[in-house]
Amino acid sequence: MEDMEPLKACRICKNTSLIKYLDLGKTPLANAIVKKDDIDKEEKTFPLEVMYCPQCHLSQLSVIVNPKIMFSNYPYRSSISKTFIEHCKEIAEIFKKSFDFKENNLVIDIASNDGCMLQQFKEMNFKVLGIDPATNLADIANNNGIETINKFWSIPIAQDILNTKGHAKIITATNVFAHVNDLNEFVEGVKTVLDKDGIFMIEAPHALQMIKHTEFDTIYHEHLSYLLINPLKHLFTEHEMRIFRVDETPIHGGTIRVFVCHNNAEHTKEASVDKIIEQEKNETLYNIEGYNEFSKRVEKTKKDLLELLDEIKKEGKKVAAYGASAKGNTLLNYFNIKSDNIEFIADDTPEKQNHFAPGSHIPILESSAIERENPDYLMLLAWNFAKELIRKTSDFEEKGGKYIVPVPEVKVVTSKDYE
Ligand code: JHZ
Repeated sequence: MEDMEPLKACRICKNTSLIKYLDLGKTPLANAIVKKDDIDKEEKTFPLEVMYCPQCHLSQLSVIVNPKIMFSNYPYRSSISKTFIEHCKEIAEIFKKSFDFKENNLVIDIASNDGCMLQQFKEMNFKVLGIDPATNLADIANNNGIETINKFWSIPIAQDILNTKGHAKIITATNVFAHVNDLNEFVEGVKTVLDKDGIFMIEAPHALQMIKHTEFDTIYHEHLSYLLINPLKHLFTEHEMRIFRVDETPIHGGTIRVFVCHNNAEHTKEASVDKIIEQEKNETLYNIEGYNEFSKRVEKTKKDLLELLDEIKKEGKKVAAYGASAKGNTLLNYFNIKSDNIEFIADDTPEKQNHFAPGSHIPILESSAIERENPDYLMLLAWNFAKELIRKTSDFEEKGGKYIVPVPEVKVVTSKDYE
């Protein structure tokens, strides 16, 4: 693939009549952190437009950026957030307690990042294996004793694992399914190596929450699809697999945890599957109207935030941000916010520190900069971890600092709002 190719038809149902409902302009890739030496070089930008499929209701980007460009070296580290580590522990506990899995059963985590999820399974004595295309992350995981194959998930990889380690009882894929162009290959790979009564579990941001709470910043080039249960049901049916349970969890602004098995596996279908499909229907997500309303709300967020930043600037006050998240870069670039409005972004990820945010070129600094630079406001670009970030910056608040959250609507908040 060249750097980018256009989407020709719906990724799931192959419908070619897709309807565009949001255009966030041409932006650089959300995790393409800029090094100091490259600051004067022109950044590559790609169109960021979302299309709706009226047939299966999948939202998807109009272009596919070459995954090798986005994922071969990846600055996002899952285990930076304590909230996410706790979340992974909860998942491992579900598998241990709700299903009849034994110690030593093989667990595969696809897009295993720095091994954050598998660490939890390992502590419960499961056999674990990670797969991740990012060399920097696979190295971290391997060095920490989590065996990780440094490749993209594919049918040949699944076949290799089957030959060398046998079937997997559990396959997890958190925050990767929305990133995959060829979902048929991905699912066939899973089917190849999943035990006959094994469970494949996906977690991905739920498009229902994204639309309902105006989480437009979930949209960036890595996220090719914005998932609902209805299109997923369609996809798995094609592969003789079925969804038997769906949980909703608040992580990342509202995520669906989807449990999938082979058609003839013993897992009984739970009421949650049809309940969530019903909710999706009731939120008018099976009709373009709901999406057009969402796009209008995005414009309101833009207007409100730019007005607020303007007012703060007129008062001579300083704003910094916390969380150089991918979503934050969508917001900064679409709203055209630069360092004259936000002086720096604090982030605890070593891979991001002392570099610059893509597009906006706002400096990314370690979080001790908050105390040193003493801003009046901190905009939480990782608003999905607001509670954790506010807890970490209690000194800033004690000195009179205030927080801005941009989603679901622009608001100035304090720790009291998150008690
Ligand atoms: P965060 C990620 O997107 C990556 P991002 C990925 N593309 C995906 O699919 C979604 O999640 C769902 C920093 N931070 O998690 C770390 C601190 O510094 O909202 C991150 O840079 N200290 C796979 O990037 C950023 O904030 C902290 O204490 O939009 C958070 O990024 C915490 C809690 C976070 O996701």
